[in-house]
Amino acid sequence: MVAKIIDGKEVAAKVREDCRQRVEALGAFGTRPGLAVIIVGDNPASKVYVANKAKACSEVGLNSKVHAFPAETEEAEVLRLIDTLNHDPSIHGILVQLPLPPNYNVRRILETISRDKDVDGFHLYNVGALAVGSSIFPPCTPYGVSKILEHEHIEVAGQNVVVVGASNIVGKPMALMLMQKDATVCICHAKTRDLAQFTILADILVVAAGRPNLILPQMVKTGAAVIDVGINRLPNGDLVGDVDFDGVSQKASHITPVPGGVGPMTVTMLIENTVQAAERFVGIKG
Ligand code: BQF
Repeated sequence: MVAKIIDGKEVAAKVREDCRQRVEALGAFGTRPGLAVIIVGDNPASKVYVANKAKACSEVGLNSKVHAFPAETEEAEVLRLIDTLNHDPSIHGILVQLPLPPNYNVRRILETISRDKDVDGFHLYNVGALAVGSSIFPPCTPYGVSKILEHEHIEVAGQNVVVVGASNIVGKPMALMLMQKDATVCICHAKTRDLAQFTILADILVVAAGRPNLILPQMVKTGAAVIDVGINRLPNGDLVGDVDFDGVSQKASHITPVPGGVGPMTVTMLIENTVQAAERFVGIKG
């Protein structure tokens, strides 16, 4: 079997076009969605991600403002800015780029963001809402994976889904979201013994482990849909996922490439969440 390679940029373009129309409709209310992005320090990957987000905002017609702080900045200063942004009616979404400097209390920062502006969906209130199945701002990466499955008409209900990686940002919320759609979900992680005995059962395999070539063809069921969330920079500079792409694409029904698979969807769902926040602000949608 030769897999269909899912073009994440194409799916992202469709979602962005929908967002663009909703931004236009918001114009009638005198509102333009606004996103504030806070970045502390000079992690090169984080800078690229923040630039990607700002570019996507301007393409879809959102206002974005990047607040960049040096690594030495006191946490209290960032908390004060979040408080100001919480009260700013031109800002509908607030995002703090992770990782933060090691001395920061990440939970305290995330809990300070107004739950109505928490477009990353990391506030405990939004984590809880997702867990009970009434998600308000779904976390962007799992939300993007869900959109990809929907766009490709990949059935979720009743399917075996194996999620490799149990992070708070990807693996755990991904599992909750797919459980909500009636999949049978299994989460594997770094301490899982004999990973292959689980992955081989997957009709849908979502991999977010951060290890190149973790998933080899013999670990994948013929005809499975394989979603690669990993982003790894090899010593030679190449960007690769967690899946042996060439091998697994001979066995899967669908596969996402890296780059150009899940990544563009992550950024796009941030835009979607910000548009949603602005719609709630003017009172057009629950
Ligand atoms: C692509 C992220 C790990 C840790 C923190 C497009 C992005 C990446 C790849 C991007 C990511 C990953 C983001 C591609 C945002 C996704 O073409 O393949 C876009 O900008 N991302 C982030 O903000 O924080 C991270 C990964």
